[in-house]
Amino acid sequence: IGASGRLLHTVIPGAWGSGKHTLALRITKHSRLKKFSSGDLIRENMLRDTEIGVLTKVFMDQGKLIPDHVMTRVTLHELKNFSQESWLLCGFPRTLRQAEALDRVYQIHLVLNLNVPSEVIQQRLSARWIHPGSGRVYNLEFKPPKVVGVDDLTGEPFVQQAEGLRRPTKPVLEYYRKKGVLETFSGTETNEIWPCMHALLQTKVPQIDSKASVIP
Ligand code: G5P
Repeated sequence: IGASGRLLHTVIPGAWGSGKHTLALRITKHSRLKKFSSGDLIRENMLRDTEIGVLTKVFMDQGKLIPDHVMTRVTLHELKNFSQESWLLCGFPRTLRQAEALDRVYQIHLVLNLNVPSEVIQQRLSARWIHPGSGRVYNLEFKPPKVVGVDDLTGEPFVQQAEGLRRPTKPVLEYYRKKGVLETFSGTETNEIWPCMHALLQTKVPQIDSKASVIP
């Protein structure tokens, strides 16, 4: 329930590597929003070898975005079980078609847009490698694999994906700007963005601890 007593539907579209998952975790630590991640939904399906998992693996392996109709189906199906909760959707929508499909079912009250410069994202992710088959992520500095260059569980090689594919399209941001729900946070560090985001959320969502500091 939002600060005004109604359900609150929030999204973080977020470019690849912009810090959306890191911020989403902080948000849910401080507020009563149920978090969903479109990437996690796909990874869970891949791990369970579902029809969706098999279908999306092809796209993940090629470093491509999942087709709109598939991503929308998976996401809306998951949200259906939480119609009486306030939620935070991380990584969705990334295209105008996804935004429109979401809008047909739910009113979106708040869109948290992360404006992180491309060069910062590229630098941040240069040490990051992904096992395309499972979506497992390694970081050569913080979370290295046991054997350089291959996935711990399967021994398969990693890929590094192109950042350009991963930005939410401008039409998505424009769509939400016109609806008056877009809030943009600019910065080069998650710790720089978080205090502003936290301050805004305090006006929209009841906090778990109203004295919660802006320290993550
Ligand atoms: P996901 O799971 O949504 P991506 O690929 O969009 O994943 P990613 O790379 O996980 O996004 P993020 O969530 O934006 O990035 O950022 P993060 O994980 O919090 O931080 C990135 C890295 O930077 C981490 O190592 C973190 O520790 C570090 N970091 C964070 N903040 C800072 C900082 O301030 N300083 C520094 N130095 N480092 C920092 O999607 C996975 C895939 O599923 C498909 C796509 O194929 C996607 O690639 N998919 C969709 N396809 C179509 N439509 C959709 N809506 C889709 N959603 C998912």
